[in-house]
Amino acid sequence: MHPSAHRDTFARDNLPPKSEWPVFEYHLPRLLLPDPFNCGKWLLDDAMAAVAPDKPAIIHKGVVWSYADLSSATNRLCHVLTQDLGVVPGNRVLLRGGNSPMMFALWLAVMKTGAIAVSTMPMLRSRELEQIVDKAQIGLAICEEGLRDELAILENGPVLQRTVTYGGRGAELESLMAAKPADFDAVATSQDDVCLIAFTSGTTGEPKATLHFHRDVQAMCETFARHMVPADETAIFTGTPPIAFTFGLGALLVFPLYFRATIALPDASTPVALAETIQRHRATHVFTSPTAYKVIATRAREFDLSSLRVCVSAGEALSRAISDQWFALTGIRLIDGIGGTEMIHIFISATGDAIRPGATGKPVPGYRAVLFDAEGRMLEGPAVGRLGVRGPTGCRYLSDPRQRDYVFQGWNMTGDIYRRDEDGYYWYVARGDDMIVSSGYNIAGPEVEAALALHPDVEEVAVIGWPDAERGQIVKAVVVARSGATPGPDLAKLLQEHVKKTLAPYKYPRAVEFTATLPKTTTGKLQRSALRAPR
Ligand code: 3UK
Repeated sequence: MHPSAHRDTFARDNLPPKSEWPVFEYHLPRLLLPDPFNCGKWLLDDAMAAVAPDKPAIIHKGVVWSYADLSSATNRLCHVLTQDLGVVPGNRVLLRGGNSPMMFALWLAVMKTGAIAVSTMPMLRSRELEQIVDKAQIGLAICEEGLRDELAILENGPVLQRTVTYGGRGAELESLMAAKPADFDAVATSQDDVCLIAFTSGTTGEPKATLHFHRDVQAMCETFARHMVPADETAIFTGTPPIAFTFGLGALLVFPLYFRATIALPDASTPVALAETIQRHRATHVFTSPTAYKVIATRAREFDLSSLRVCVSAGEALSRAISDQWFALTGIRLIDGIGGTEMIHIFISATGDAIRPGATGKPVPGYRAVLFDAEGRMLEGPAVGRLGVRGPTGCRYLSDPRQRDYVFQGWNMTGDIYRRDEDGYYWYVARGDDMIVSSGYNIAGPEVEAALALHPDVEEVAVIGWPDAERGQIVKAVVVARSGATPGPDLAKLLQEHVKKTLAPYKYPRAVEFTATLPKTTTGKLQRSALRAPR
């Protein structure tokens, strides 16, 4: 590792021991960086030098920030952080707020000052925020005024020393910024200095904190963005994921700056607000979840989507049905990509003519993927197994014994089961925990879900294994019926018959239950674990 510029060495001191790291590979020439390297300077100052200062950088709620506006706001914030709030390189700064120009400037300012950004999901409650503050030892929080309440209670605790708000009547942060100079020389951090801590959207147990370096932010640009996302400075990026989810950080902040493009942010994180933004700002590049594409597709006639050029889906498996439906409507093939918080962004994907609808794709340039069987033997050729990946980014948990579970023989084990075909394409099967074993058969919950989702009476569905004395487990479907359909034994029977006709009959759900809503994680993923029988 290169020498650090951090004066507060907490993050570096709590990296896992080197012996527990996955293998890192930097084969692509662009991944070899000179030190010092500061990703905030690389993204923002380099973009400023390349574009016209009045070029729109971020559009949000009718307000346009030019690149010059974004740069001067960021630099003023750097002075506020270092002078007024005493931030030194290596300090953690909690950021709490929705995607907005101010939130993006704050993230960039934390980068430029050599501090460490801990972005958090707006919907988190004090209990979850407390875990984050304790785990990452965070002394300073910067918070959108309307979201202050859930943080307030922590301010009397031993760790969090100060909270500053923005975007409200108090305009606390804005008034601190007003008198500050509009330029700031970025701190000369090392490429190996931690610049962000991303908490996993884990469905169970204590959240895991993943550490990422300045070079990792550059790596997601030079791998996935460069090779899979055709874009240039005329692009207008939009999407729903918050920057606390690294999918959103890349999609809506880091990649647009990398391409010197423009960001148009929806007013809210919903599919309809997204569709409105696409129409209003003639967005060209959109990043969201499979579910959001599905929702927009069913209401596509209401919106003008003709400006779209590139659409990326990630976070959950994209079914062939949604991919085909989107293609029929827009003429655009969705770019699917599997990413993870531990890997910072997407590592298997496909673009353009290389897309095979239904498959996730192949390893993104810079990454390699392998499959292991249950005994830990590496599989060759076409096979189904546990996915392992390595490349320029990888898992480093902040002091966490689970580091040893995530890394196997130097490979990052994402927890997913994948099938590799004869051409080397990777097809998603299930998360390891979502495999159902019934009478000795292995059944992938998501495959049964995809089949049920094709039925016109099904709005949403989760498929889980349910304990059964005779079969070990049975396949159980928890269904949200489409409005107009009548949930009950008759519909259950219909759905069972439908699956038997669509898939091998042994996969049909022996139990069908109806519900009004399904549990979701903070990143919008179906939370199957919450539906399973308590053990
Ligand atoms: C699942 C997918 C099938 C898979 C993420 C893009 O989702 C992201 O990170 P998380 O840590 O979750 C990782 C897990 O989510 N998954 C994600 N994408 C896909 N499954 N097809 C996909 N396309 O189980 C994976 O292990 O929340 C996604 C970029 C950055 C991210 N952090």
